[in-house]
Amino acid sequence: MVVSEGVASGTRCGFGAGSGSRVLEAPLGNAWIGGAARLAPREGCKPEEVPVCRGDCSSDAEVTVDEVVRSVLIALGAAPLSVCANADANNDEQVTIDEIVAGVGRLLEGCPLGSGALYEVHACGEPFRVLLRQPQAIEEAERILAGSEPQKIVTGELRPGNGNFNGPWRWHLEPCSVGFAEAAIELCDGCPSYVEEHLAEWLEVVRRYCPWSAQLVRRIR
Ligand SMILES: [Ca+2]
Ligand SMILES: [Ca+2]
Repeated sequence: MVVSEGVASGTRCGFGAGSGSRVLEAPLGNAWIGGAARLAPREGCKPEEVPVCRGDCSSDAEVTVDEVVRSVLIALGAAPLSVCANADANNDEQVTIDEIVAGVGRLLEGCPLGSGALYEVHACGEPFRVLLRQPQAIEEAERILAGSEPQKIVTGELRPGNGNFNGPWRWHLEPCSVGFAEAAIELCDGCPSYVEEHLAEWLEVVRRYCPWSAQLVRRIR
């Protein structure tokens, strides 16, 4: 179903015809109209913080061998703490053996995410990560990756900081708000690097991200 009323003239919109199409929000001048079409956090999805993953230098919820090596170099005094601040669990500005071991554990077992599933998305050829907590959204993501549904616009509410899963970007999408749409207003379309460069405006004015070129690439966890 497509809901399109209230779209101001001069604002381009893409519209899909398949079932499940949604227009997220309609702008009127500079204001937003939420209303029935808005994909608000659904009942039963509790926002929960993703904890810092020890040894995950890039804050993308994945510890790589390269990152473990960085932790070792810090412990040996061969690299500054800044190359992997997340390796220092007790904030004493040193990386000790037990902290390296914790990072190796995350390398083997993965980072704690709470409920949900982590996916890699590309927009304008630039990767970012979304954490999906809504079971319906996860099912839709799996159908897209399996090829039984076409790629769609990934959309969600912008939040400051990497959320401990979308580093190195300084923003993330609120996991309970993330979903898929076949159409969205142009205002929330853009490249990840454009959001990063104009972060204050995106967080305070636009508040939602809906890259039209989004391609769901893989499930990370
Ligand atoms: Ca990482
Ligand atoms: Ca430490």
